[in-house]
Amino acid sequence: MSLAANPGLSRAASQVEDIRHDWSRKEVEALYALPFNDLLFQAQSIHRRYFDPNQVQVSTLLSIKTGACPEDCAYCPQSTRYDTGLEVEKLMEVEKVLEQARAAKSSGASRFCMGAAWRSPKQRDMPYVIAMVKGVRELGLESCMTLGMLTQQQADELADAGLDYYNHNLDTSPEYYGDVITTRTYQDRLETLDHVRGAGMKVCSGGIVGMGEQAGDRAGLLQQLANLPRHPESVPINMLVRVEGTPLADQEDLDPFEFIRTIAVARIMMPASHVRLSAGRESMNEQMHALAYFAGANSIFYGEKLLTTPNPESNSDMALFARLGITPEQRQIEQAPETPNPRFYDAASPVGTPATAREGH
Ligand code: SAM
Ligand code: DTB
Ligand code: SF4
Repeated sequence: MSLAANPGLSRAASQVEDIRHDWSRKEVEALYALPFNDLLFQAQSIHRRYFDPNQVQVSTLLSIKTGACPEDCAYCPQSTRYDTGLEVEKLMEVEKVLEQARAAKSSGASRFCMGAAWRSPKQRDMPYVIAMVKGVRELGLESCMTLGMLTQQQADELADAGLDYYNHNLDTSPEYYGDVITTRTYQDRLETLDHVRGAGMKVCSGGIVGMGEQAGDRAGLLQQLANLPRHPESVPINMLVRVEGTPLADQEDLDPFEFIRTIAVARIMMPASHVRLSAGRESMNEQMHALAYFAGANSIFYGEKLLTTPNPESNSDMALFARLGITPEQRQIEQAPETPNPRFYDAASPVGTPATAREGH
């Protein structure tokens, strides 16, 4: 319910109502079925209650171990099962990773994400990834890793080293999942997310659209994410990057408005989470980016490469930010998960006016 519709409702009460973990598939599908303008208005209104609508968080991504992955994810250029011509690289040296982290910091990133093409980390790899986490934190950057499945013990070790976020995606709905990946189950993924939470780290989890799934599968993915015991703090929405040699190389284009709807529905269902406009930006024009930010996306991967595929040039992202009056989010305020951002905005107020200022705090 919006504050405008019920001015007597306190902000705190309305925010508690917004954060739900009991979404039915029908409810999610009903959001998707709204007229486009109604959906975007609802998403933008809720966005302003939790975030500065003119700030976007910027993360940099580095592949610390590339290719030769034993898993069979049908979208992935790094699976050893598909001939994608990718050059395999073993785990990078810690100092080389930190060099890249320094460069990311000086180019304005607030978070440094490291990805490895593993099913799960081997025990012998742990000392190296732990040294990377410690080094990145010493630079004053937030750290994020995506290394595949984790045991509780591995999650605890990473948390003890100071890892802020762990990325592990559900990828799609439980129903479509088996058409895309056969080497690990949906339940395996949920267990890893549980271990990450159990270790006290922040969760980054989202999925991919444009893999030939039905509309109901996109709703199913968001339903799974929002019905987790706690919402992921970060929700990457990836548009499939079609890579020659993978089984999904010839997948048809997804209607761009379906992609924008997915961002908007994610924003409404997980109001206090950062929704990341993730893979696939290279094929999106400026208008599409602007629409995604309007629908509630407030995080991007920044830099010319994702893990193995191209991403827009940093300059073009910054030029678009300037044209849209967007600034990069400078620092993450330490706050309990699902606590609304104290700099709090709503649709009824002038753009860019913090509620705290309006209320005289
Ligand atoms: N190997 C680890 C794992 O799968 O958990 C971590 C790295 S993996 C590349 C991280 C995520 O990137 C995947 O879960 C998937 O959502 C996304 N991804 C990989 N290839 C992609 C592609 N071609 N298009 C869009 N997203 C992709
Ligand atoms: C996520 O959801 N998207 C990022 C990140 N998590 C690690 C990865 C996208 C990878 C796109 C394909 C590639 O560059 O290899
Ligand atoms: Fe391996 Fe991750 Fe790619 Fe799947 S998505 S093949 S687990 S690197």
